[in-house]
Amino acid sequence: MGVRKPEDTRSFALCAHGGAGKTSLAEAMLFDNGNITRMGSVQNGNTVSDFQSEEQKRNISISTSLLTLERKGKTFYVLDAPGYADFTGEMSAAIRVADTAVILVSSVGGIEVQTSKAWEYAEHHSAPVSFVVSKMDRENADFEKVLDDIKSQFSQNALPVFLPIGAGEKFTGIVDVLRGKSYTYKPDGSGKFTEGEIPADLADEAASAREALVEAAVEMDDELMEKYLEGEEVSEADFERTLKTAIAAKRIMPVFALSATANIGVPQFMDFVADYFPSPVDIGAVDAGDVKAEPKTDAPFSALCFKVMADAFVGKLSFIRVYSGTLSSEGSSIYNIDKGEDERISSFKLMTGKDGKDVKEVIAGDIVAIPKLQSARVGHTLATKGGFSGKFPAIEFPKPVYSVAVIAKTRADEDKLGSAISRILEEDCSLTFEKNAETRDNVLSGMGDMHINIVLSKLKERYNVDLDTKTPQVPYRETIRKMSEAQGKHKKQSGGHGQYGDVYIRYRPLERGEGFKFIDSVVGGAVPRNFIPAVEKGLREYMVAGPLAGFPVVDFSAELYYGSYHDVDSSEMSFKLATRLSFRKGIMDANPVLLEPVMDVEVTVPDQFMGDVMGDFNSRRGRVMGMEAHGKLQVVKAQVPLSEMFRYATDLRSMTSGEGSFSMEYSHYEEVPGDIAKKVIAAHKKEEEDEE
Ligand SMILES: Nc1nc2c(ncn2[C@@H]2O[C@H](COP(=O)(O)OP(=O)(O)OP(=O)(O)O)[C@@H](O)[C@H]2O)c(=O)[nH]1
Ligand SMILES: [Mg+2]
Repeated sequence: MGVRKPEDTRSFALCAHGGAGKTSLAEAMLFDNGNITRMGSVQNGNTVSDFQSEEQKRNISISTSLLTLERKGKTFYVLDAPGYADFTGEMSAAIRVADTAVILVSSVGGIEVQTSKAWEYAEHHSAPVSFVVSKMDRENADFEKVLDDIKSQFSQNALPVFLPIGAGEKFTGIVDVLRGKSYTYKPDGSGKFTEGEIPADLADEAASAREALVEAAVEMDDELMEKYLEGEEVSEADFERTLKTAIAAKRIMPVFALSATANIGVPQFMDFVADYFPSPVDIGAVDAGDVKAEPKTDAPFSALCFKVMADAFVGKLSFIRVYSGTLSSEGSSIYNIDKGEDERISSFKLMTGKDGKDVKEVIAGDIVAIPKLQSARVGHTLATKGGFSGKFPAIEFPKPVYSVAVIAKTRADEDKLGSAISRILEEDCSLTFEKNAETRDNVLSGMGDMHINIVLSKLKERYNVDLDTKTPQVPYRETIRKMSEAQGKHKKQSGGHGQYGDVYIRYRPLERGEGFKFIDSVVGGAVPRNFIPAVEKGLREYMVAGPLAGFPVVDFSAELYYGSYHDVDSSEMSFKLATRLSFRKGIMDANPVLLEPVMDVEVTVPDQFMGDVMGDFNSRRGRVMGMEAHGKLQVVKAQVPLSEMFRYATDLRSMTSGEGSFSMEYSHYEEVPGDIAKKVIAAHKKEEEDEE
């Protein structure tokens, strides 16, 4: 590769709503650049990007793929992110580590929910943006409309650099506004084109598009701007230089028109990337706590791990974005700042789909994979020992919103489950797996049923672990609503040593969230000191399964205020048994109720679905807490019992044709309404009986 410089690197994330054509564009780039000799298709499951069997089965991307290619002396790192809503964490991480976000918008579908998400993430990460209006060969393709929508919904800085020649079946090529040329393609998908003059009917449009670019670009240089305003001609060199700065500064967001599968406009897109997309040097230093990572080869080495892949064929790969310095793989080790561990490394791999090509050295700006690194997890900062001391901010992933309880089909499945899941968890940061201490369910939580189904089939295919699923048990609790007093007396005199314990306990409700308090107010030794701890211990044991329906009892105090004992027959055990009698009676006398977890839910939907979403909350016993408009979207905040939310991810999607999204978080426990409580209690009584 010769001596490489960070200036020669172009990294960009392809991001969009599901199915906008990211993977197809990536494939066309590889083909047109000569990296592959046949162009695969998503339908046939033979693209370079979608190499996982789960992707090929479903014809969608489910995790970000990295493709590396050389173009015009520049190294491209293309991150092909999935667009389906369940995987937005992958999209966010890809935008975080790439220098530019390339947002695809289908010329037919226009701006969709995940398009807006991509835009939000790019804003959040301050990433320069460009837009690709894709699928120009499709019937009803409308470049102008999509461009207008991009301008009005995202930014007026979106300016076309390509104009389509024709649309739909008649889409034959593009006008490159910058070069003032047209590129007409053979209709056979070969990507072969001829350069020519701008067609007469597009000349005016092309001229004004160019003027708009010049006008925005010169703003980056005061002196040039002055000259321009005085009517002086801007030189080609000045224009190109300021254009580059304007793109890095988001003053210009170039808009392209192309078709990936018809293979029209892709080579010119790549040339534009090589010439004008920002390099790591244009992006500048990156914050890592108090330290800055400078995009220079002689700075201390620093990198961020943004993806871990545990593929059966390739083994384990940790994907890193290098932010500063140089590191050679020869006799070298890498220091994991988050873990404080130093690990030897054997090679770096330039990745293209599942294939890696060894490189000996990486420099600032590179995006590569390291094989067999044990300690690195997504979000970890990697450096060399005694070198770079900063720590990059964590990579944010959305919180899981969809849960199922999993049950191993056989003993063998159960034995393998733990290690298989932990490997999948390393790869997938939007997934959690927890044993609920109260309900004893093994709960697998992710972003939706698609996500969970993919995890289940990965478990089966890769690790041969078969699981059944069911709706998770709600971790109900019990509490009391009034004060009660209950004596518990345990007395047995059946020959030999007798048993005697006698306690009087007062039960009082506490505030929600206060838990349990034990109060000892025994006077005059009615219960001897040495037996009092046994009473408290007994209470703590029995409260795990309450008398109402077997759920933990919370938010109450128990005051031991009186009792009696027997010199010979009293023991810790007899006092514990006496306590149990008092507890069961006392709680049942104190007007016990069932509590259920209530979630804070935040739903984002387009205006027209508001009515449906609110009505649906009613039927889920939800309480709407507020509403806010965000452009054409409405954000509804509500509190809804967890028991009503298990299928919400799928229900919301079908209610809003995929345009709604939501997040939720545990808020607090609340009383279950009487009629529903009755059903829950009856169901649990039945379950207990069945178990006996
Ligand atoms: N007509 C036409 N179809 C296209 C074009 N690009 C993609 N498609 C089709 O659109 C569908 C989705 O394309 P993908 O490339 O998988 O889209 P994606 O954005 O990668 O999708 P996800 O990764 O699942 O979000 C496939 O059936 C493609 O064949 C295009 O330029 N023209
Ligand atoms: Mg894809």
